[in-house]
Amino acid sequence: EFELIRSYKDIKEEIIHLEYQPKVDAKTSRIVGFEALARMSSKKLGIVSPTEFIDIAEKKQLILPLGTMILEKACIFTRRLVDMGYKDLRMAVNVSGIQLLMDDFTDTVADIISRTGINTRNLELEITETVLLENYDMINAVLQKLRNMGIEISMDDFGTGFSSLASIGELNIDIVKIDRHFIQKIVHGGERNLITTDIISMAHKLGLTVIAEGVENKIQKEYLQRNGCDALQGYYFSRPVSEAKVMELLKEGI
Ligand code: G
Ligand code: G
Ligand code: NA
Ligand code: MN
Repeated sequence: EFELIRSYKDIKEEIIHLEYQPKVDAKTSRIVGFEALARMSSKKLGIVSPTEFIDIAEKKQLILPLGTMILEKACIFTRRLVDMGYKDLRMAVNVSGIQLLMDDFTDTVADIISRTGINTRNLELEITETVLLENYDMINAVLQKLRNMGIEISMDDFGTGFSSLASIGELNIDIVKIDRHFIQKIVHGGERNLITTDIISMAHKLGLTVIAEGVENKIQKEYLQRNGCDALQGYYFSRPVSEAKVMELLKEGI
């Protein structure tokens, strides 16, 4: 599998592209932004899942050029959408801990933003809890630098890692993304929904925005709406889609 991505040349040969999954306002179901998701299609292996190739890229230090390329592609596309009139649209890009720990990460981000001509408020960065397991203080400091630039930070897959509800207050983040495993447990009325309700109310007390990921049906959607979740993402609204399809979705207004 380590033969998958041999060099930066493979990355440059455009075997990696981005798809975009809408995030909608929980109250209105209108699109407020997208999450950029990397996709790899290899001639030899067909479609390779991002979990697999991101992991390999991290081990081979290719995540730096790859991460920069992904961020740049997402910002270029965002600029196109802003130019079409979607000025407040927010593009969320996943970043790896290895990227965050590079001395020049904030400069790289600032450079891409200025070259693509988007506003910092058009960009959101998604990090995972595992990123914070090591180098907690350093990463938390980088997150604050990014926030000072006007970029919002979201904690992805919340609830699966080490962060407790009590400790998110110390983190320099703006948004909590409730992991889809909790959303899957939302079934008619049951008590099993309680964790999600607790996450939402605690996050709100801390002044954080809450988004649910992996929303797949109407029961989940309505439950999350009733319980004050701010934004929703999942197959119920749309799968991750191509740039062309993004434009269609925006025109339809979902
Ligand atoms: O899109 P999918 O569910 O297959 O993504 C699987 C995992 O890969 C998710 O955890 C997602 O966050 C991660 N991922 C997708 N695109 C990127 C990316 O551009 N950078 C990083 N670091 N992770 C990504
Ligand atoms: O780890 P991360 O949260 O970044 O993973 C995002 C992944 O979740 C993407 O690969 C995307 O394809 C997947 N995904 C998005 N919406 C849904 C959904 O409604 N259900 C499930 N099972 N997966 C989803
Ligand atoms: Na993510
Ligand atoms: Mn997630």
